[in-house]
Amino acid sequence: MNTTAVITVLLFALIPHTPSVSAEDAQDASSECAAIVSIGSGGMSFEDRTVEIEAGQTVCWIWTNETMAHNVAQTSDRSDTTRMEGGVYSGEPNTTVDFRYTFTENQTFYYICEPHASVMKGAVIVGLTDEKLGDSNSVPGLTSFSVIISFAAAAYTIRYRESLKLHSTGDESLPEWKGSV
Ligand SMILES: [Cu+2]
Repeated sequence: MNTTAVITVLLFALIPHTPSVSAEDAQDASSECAAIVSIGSGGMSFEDRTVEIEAGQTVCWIWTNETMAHNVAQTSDRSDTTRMEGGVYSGEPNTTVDFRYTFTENQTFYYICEPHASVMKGAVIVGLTDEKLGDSNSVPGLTSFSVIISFAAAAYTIRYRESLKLHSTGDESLPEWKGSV
């Protein structure tokens, strides 16, 4: 942060804020919500369809006086268009909604707007899931490859030490190289 930015932030903090309900709500949302999902300008989509957060963070679905009523309903899969029984649910569709949910575990969370399930879908990626990494096989593959290399290196070292023992004169307490220097 440069000096100008720091001063700007300090000035902003020092300026007394006029209390009004909407301003308080907005401020509350900006501090509590790691991501805010609203309705797209066409009124039939979620603005920011895929959001990425970390575990422990909150996603807020907020819209006000929309033309049509919408809601948020968890689905079991990306292609699913029906609400998951017992899943995360904002309630009946409404033209004004403020629904907040805190995700505690790494996961990819899929949801729909029930009345418009065929077109209104979204996802929340919590933490480093396969979805975020893209090819889920590449990383575990690399990991096991490096494990194999480590084992091979360890096995080679053990064999090398064994061969030193075999070539020693019998007194294993004395390293072989001592005699030749
Ligand atoms: Cu909708």
